[in-house]
This record gives sequence, structure tokens and C-alpha cells, in this order.
Amino acid sequence: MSETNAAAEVAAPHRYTAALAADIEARWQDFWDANGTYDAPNPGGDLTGDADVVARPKKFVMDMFPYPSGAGLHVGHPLGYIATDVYARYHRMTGHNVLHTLGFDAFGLPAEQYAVQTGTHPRVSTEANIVNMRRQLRRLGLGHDPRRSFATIDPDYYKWTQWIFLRIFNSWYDPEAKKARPIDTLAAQFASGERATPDGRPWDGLTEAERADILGEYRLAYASDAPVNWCPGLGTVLANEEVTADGRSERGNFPVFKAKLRQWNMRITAYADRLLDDLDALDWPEAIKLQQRNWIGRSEGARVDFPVQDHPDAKITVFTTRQDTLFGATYMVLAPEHDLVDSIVPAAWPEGTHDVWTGGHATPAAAVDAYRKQAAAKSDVERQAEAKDKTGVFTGAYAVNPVSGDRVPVFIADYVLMGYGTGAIMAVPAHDGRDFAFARAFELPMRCVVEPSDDRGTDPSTWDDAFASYDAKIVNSAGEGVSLNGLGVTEAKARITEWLEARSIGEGTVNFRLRDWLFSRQRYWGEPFPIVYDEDGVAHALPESMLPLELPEVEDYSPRTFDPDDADTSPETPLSRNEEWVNVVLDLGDGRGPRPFRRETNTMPNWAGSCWYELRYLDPHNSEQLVDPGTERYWMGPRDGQPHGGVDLYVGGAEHAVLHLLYARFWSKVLFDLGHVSSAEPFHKLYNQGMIQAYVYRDSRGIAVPAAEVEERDGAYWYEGEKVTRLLGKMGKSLKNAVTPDEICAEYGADTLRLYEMAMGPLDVSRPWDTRAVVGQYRLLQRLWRNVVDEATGEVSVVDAEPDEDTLRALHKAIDGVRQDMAGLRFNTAIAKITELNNHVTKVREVPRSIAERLVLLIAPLAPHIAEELWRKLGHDASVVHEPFPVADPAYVVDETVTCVVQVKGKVKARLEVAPSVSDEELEAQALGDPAVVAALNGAGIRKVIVRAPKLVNIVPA
Ligand code: ANZ
Repeated sequence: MSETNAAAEVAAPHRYTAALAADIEARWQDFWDANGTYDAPNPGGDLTGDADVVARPKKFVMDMFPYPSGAGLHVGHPLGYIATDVYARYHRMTGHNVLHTLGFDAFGLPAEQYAVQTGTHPRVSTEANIVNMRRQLRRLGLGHDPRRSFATIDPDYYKWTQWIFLRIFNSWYDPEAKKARPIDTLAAQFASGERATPDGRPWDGLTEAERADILGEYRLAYASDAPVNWCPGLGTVLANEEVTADGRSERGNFPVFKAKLRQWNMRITAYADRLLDDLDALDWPEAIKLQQRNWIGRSEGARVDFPVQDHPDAKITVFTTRQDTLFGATYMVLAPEHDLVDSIVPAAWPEGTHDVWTGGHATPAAAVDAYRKQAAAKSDVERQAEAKDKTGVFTGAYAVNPVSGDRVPVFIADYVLMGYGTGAIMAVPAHDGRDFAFARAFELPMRCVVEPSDDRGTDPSTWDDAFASYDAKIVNSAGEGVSLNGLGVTEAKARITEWLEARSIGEGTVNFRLRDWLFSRQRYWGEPFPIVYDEDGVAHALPESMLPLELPEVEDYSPRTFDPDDADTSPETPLSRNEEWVNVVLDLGDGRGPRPFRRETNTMPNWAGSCWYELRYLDPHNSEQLVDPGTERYWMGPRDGQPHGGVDLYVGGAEHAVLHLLYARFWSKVLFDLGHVSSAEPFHKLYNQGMIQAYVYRDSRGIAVPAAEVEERDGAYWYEGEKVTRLLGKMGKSLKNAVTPDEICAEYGADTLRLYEMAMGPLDVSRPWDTRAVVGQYRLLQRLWRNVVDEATGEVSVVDAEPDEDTLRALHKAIDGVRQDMAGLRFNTAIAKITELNNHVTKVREVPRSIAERLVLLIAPLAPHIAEELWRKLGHDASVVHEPFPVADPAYVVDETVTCVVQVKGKVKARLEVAPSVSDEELEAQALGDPAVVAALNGAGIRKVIVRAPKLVNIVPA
């Protein structure tokens, strides 16, 4: 402490200082805990409470919950948590029953990797991290209902994650009803003959395994052999992004093989249409909706069959969105992995095969083989990259264009992906950019079938690029029995689709980019699947009474590695090593008594726990049901303006635009279809907060240096005598620029930190952290304190007097503005208005109690601790948390006066404060009577008066 500060401390022992803030904050946090201040009552079942509170409108305000990282929080993390807290507090004060709490998304790879390195059980390290994070969050004064908090690793939470998995496993999507139904209803259809089995045999005559296979084709959770990137050297499956362009692991540089692995999937594709349609009624940022729409990727088009020459049984089915350009299809491309390739490849190159088509190989088979190897090494992203140099090779086979009758060569090329459409395309090089580039490279013919609107002419061999347009006429497209010439694109599509359908060689279809969700991981630290396999390999659900299926202990968390070049190996999951856990004798309650089973040894992916956590907040201790239906309807159910129901405000980072939100929406819809919840959407309103950025300082070698030790001198930055550069970047340990909330709380208190984070700028915009600027908000609180408390005595200094007109006006304008800002999540402008009011009050010598009280109430959502303390000092026994938020008196809100400028001979001589509604006559009279104007006229007569009420009067003397 400096000497002057110390002196001030003596003169003003009751000043608002960091020490006083720390004392106030700790006391009120204890008070809130002891009194359950933030407990939100449920309407029935568990956690019921005050019926009056239940009767209020509800507000469910939620954050994307954190992963309890070992590094703890830096000041960037709580931005969203503070914002939702302010919003929740504001709604408590405006008469809502507010549910606000926070749990932990606690399964995940970091704890598992830490376990591999140190041998510490992931539960031990994760729980320690949770304790630390809870401490950090509590210090911020967040008004959470602590009874509703949990972590996804709690067995009585993941019991229900497993339970939901089983509901999904035990249902199918009925396309007629357009919803999920129990799988038994499907089995009953097979049993009654209402639905035929694939090979027509009666259901009764099938073995259990055969029936299981059939039902597996329908279940919403199903096991299938999925292609994966298997890296024996690391003993693990890799994501595409972890594999290098030459087919090796990024980490360790080991070979990676495409292998098929039995994995669990979620049939999210069944919900593609509903996931798309229901977006419309959600109050989400348009950008996020767009990302979801693109991810789902609905394309309307057609499937068209092309016969293969010399193979009467074979046909190539393509998916196209431009069936109107069918006459322009001059070659075809199959994905290199397409099943048909091997059966159509001839023994030798056909007569007249172009040299550039063969890739220099002696036979089609050799060419195909070599090309496939090359393609397998690329990721889908690389394959789709808009590179101009398209690669591929001729298969030696020809197909027939079904409308033109032309013979078209069939290629394989990696720009066609196996996982999209049918894995085969008709290539229309004149009108598709990728096909154009490919046709140029392989000297393939092109045919113009959409009339160019520019002056390039209709001979594609003279063009520089494809002519791609939806807004032009079809030309050059007449064949036997059908002509599209002269039609627009839309009409041509309809006409040709009808023609194809009539001949059963094609049909209009809708294709989705969305894929089923790969749901298993070869990891330890995740939810075990509640699935066991019998001796025939048939998967069985565990009965509900066996849930939760807890994670077993294992000796080693690391994956087993193999000879890096041995492709014939397969992953060994950590769970599979606990033989006692894996091999069990169980009575599943199906009347067949105890039998031997093998447990599933994969675990669920990280996403699982966050797919339904909003529901657990509602009824966190329910051990009988997922959630009490009345409680769910109360907090989540549909209502006016929220047709699908859902959380009233969900705040988190835009990085979760797609996967988490899509998965959670999918689970909601399944639970809704099966009647477990009344809300078909989890999150009605979504808001993405910006990021808190920080300056990164680097030395001449480009290494980040500790930001806290950098000095600024003469506009440059210095670290240990060396000049360093400054750039804005992310905040974090690795960039040595992390600032923790603990540091800021120690220096100024949590209320200052909260105010600073909210004042930094609009909530949805990224902003740079500046520790030196924090003091500004500290001063605001000091002035607020001084407006209410005598710093010398500690006594309340307000007076019981009527405020003057000016002050009332300032107060009510602030109230009006702050209300609108709070409801609109514009906390930065709310703070600006409160600051203005506070400054006004500072100038009033004796602060009227009514003004002080309302000032305290206004700031309470933002700075709750100091507000509680001042409220108590002002003589109130109850916590400020549930006090009504001030209401503006409209009479004081309108701008009562405007300034009118009075000019004489074009020079300003006076300013008048007038009512905005003042009339021309009144204004003229007032202006002419003003002493300054009279003086300026100095007895001269008046030639003309120009009046523009209420702003201007211009007097022209005679
Ligand atoms: C002929 C055609 C002509 C096409 C034309 C486009 C323009 P979206 O809109 O994204 O659904 N395609 C189909 N399956 C493919 C696959 N597995 N890999 C790569 N490309 C594939 O794209 C649909 C279009 O992408 C389809 O329409 C097809 O090319 C191509 F002037 O068919 B089109």
C-alpha cells in the first residue's frame, strides 16, 4: 500500500477497498449458501417450495457447462457465466421463478491422458479439478441453485445416460408416423406378417440372431462395421484430421490403415428433416442455424440409373441435383471404393483407349489398384478441396447415357466421395466446375445443354470454365421421347424426373449430407455401454435394474500398441483388459435364467453426457424416472412463442454450433417421440458470447514471454531488456498470458471483476482483456459506496428528503434504459447508464434515500455483493436478490426539454430550453423576449423571423 493510500485509509476507514470487498463478498456468499437464496422451487415431486414462487412465470437460464480442466479458470472462461447470472438475477427481480445452476462435463480425454502419464485414476484427478473449479466459480458470486449441480461422471447421472441409450437402442423410426416408436412395435409387424421379412421367410422361422440382424437395420442405436483409420503403432483409431496426407499418423509418424471396426452408431439421419424444419421456430443466431442447415445439407435431386455396357446385370446409380443436364453427361465417375468397380473392370484396355486415361498402367485392374492406394491416403477434406488438378483413372468400362444413348466412359476419381449420395456421379463438364477441370485434364468431350447468358457461345471447347447457372434455358437436349429444349431449369428438372420415373430408370429424391453419428470410442474415461453379447454375438440391453453399469477398475489406461506395419491387428480397448468385468453370467430377466455374456468394451463418446443435462437440472435426484413429467412440463414445456419448448436462454461459445447442439436436439426428439418429455427441442433461445482475447508478447525467436512481466516504454514493449512484439490472441497457459479470476478478485473483488467483464463491450463480440482498465469499474463501486455510506463513520449518509426534479429524471431514464438493456443482454450499455446515474448522484450533496435505494437495486444483478451490503445498511432485512427491480415512471422518462438555438443575423445569441412540443408562435414570442436577444437587436426593428420549432429561431433585423 502506498503512503497516500495509507493516509486515506486513516481518514476514511470505511472506504470501499479490496479488503472490504473481500469481507463483504465472503459474508454474503456464506449467507446465500446458508439460506438457499438461489434455490428454485419445482411445482411438484422433489425440490418443491414456495407455491407463490412456483406460480410466477418461469425462466430457465443455462450455460454450456465446463470441462473441469486441471488448469482451472482464466478470466476468459466466466464471461458467459457472469452474463447468464446477471440475466438470471434480473429475472428474479422482475418476478420470475428462475432456474440457474451449473454442472460439469467431466468425461474426456485430458484426464485419461493424465492417467496414462501418471497412473492417477481419471476420477481422482477430475474430482480434484471440480473442487478447484467450484471454488473459483463460487468466488465470483454466481447465483446457482447448488442442489441441482452434478457432474456427468456421477454414476447416478450416467445411469440415466445409459438408460436413454437403451431407449434409443430399443426404438426405430417409423417413417409413416414420422417418429420414433418402441422396437417391439416393429417386431410385432414382422410377427403378424404386416411387414415382410427381407427374404420373405416367416418371423417365427428365423433364429434369434437372424431376427436381431433384421431389427438392427432399424434400431436408432445400432452396431455396424464402420471404416476407420487404424494405427497399430499407436494402438488407436485416429480421426481424419490426425492422419497426414501420406497416410501416416501425425503423432509418431506410424502407418495408418483403413480398417473396418464394429462400432455403435446413432441413426440421426432418420431425423434429418425434423432437425431442419424445427430450426425455424428457434430463437437462435441466424449464423448458427445456417451452419446446422449446411451440416444437415438437404439436397433435392434425382437418382438416375445408367446401364453398363457388356454387363446386362449392372447399372450405375448416380445422385444428381441437376437432372436437367442429363443430356450433357459425357462421362461418369465412381468413388474409388465403390463396390461396382471390381465387377466392371475388363481384362484389357478397350480399343482406342486414350493414353492419358490409363495412368501409364498396362491393364485397367493395375490402374485401378494403384489409384485406390493413392486415394486411400487422402482425407475426405483433401479430396474435396477445390484443387484444379483433378486426378483419376479410366476403369476400362463404358456406360450408356439413358437419354442421349451415348456411350460414356466410366472413371474412378477421388473427387467423388463414397459417403455421399450414391458414391457415383454423372459428369456434366460443361456445367460443373469440377467436371470441367477433370474433362480438360483427361481430354473428355463436353456438351453445352444450358444456354450461356454471356457471350461465350455454345462450344465448351472454347471456354475457360464451366457455365454453372440455375437461371437459363435448356438447349441441345432432345432425345427419343423427351425434349427439354427451351425449358427453364426447374421445369426441365420436373419434366425429366417424370420421364425417368415413368420408365423406372430414376426417381426424384432428397439427399442429406448428414451422416449417422459414430457413437463408440476405444477409451476408458467414458460411459460404459449397457449392452452385453450372448454366445451367438447377439446384443442384449441390460435391464434397468442393472443400471448404472459402473466403470470397472483397470490396471492400465493406455491403449495396446502393435507392430506398426501389422495391419491385421485391431484395437484393444482398456475395458477389454478387465476379463472379470467383461465375462459375466447374468440373468437378464427374459425368462431364460442366468447365461454367460460378454460386455461391450467400447465407451460412449464425449458428447453423450451433454446431450440431455438440461433435463437433469430439473429433477437432479430422481432415481425412479429420468425426470418427473410435471416438473419437465413446467420448466421446458411448449408455450406461446416457444412451440417446441426448451430452455429459455442457453449461452455458450459458437464453436458448438453444430455437433453438440445437433446431438442434443436429436436426443430430445427421440425422448419426445417416446413420451418421456414434452419438449421436442432442448434450447429455445441460444446466444453465443464473444471471446476474451489477450495480448501475446513474443521475443525475437517468436517464443511467447510472460505477459505479466512485459513493460511498456515509449510505445514499445520490453521483456528482460529485450524488445518484444505484441499481438492479440487467445488467452491461455501456453501463450503465457492467462489472467485468473482469483488474481483479479484478490486485487479488486468479484463485483469489480463482474462489472469489468460485462462492461468490456457487447456480449457477443470478442474483446481484449486489459488488466489496467479493471480499476475503472472499481472506482464506480467506490463512488457508489460513498454515495450511501460515510467513509469516516461507516454510517449510512442518505437523507429522507424528496429528490429534485433533475435527479428524478436521471433516475427514471436510467431505470427505463437499464430494464431494456438487461432484457436484451446489453449489459455494457446498462453499466454505462448506471454509471451516469451514479455520477449524477455524486454531485447531489445529500443523497435522498429513495434514489440511493433504487441505485442499489439497479446494480444488484451486476454487483450482487455490494448491493446486498448496501441494502442491509439501508435498513432492509431481506436479501436484495428477490426485491422487485425498480420501475420507471414514464412521466420522467420523456425528454422534457430540448435546446432551441436563437440566432440574430445568423449569429447564435441565446439558447432556450423548451418543450419538444412547443408551437412556432410560442417559440417566436419566447425568443423575442429573451434578454440576450433584446440586447443584440438593440432597438432595431425586425424584418423577418424564421421559426423551426423546437430547435431554431432565426431573426433578421430590419
Ligand atoms: C450432375 C451435375 C451437373 C451436378 C451440374 C452438379 C452440377 P449437393 O448440392 O452438394 O448435394 N455429387 C453427387 N454425389 C457426389 C459424390 N459422392 N461426391 C462428389 N460429388 C457428388 O451436390 C450434388 C452434386 O454433387 C450432384 O449433382 C453431383 O454432381 C455431385 F451442372 O450431378 B451433379
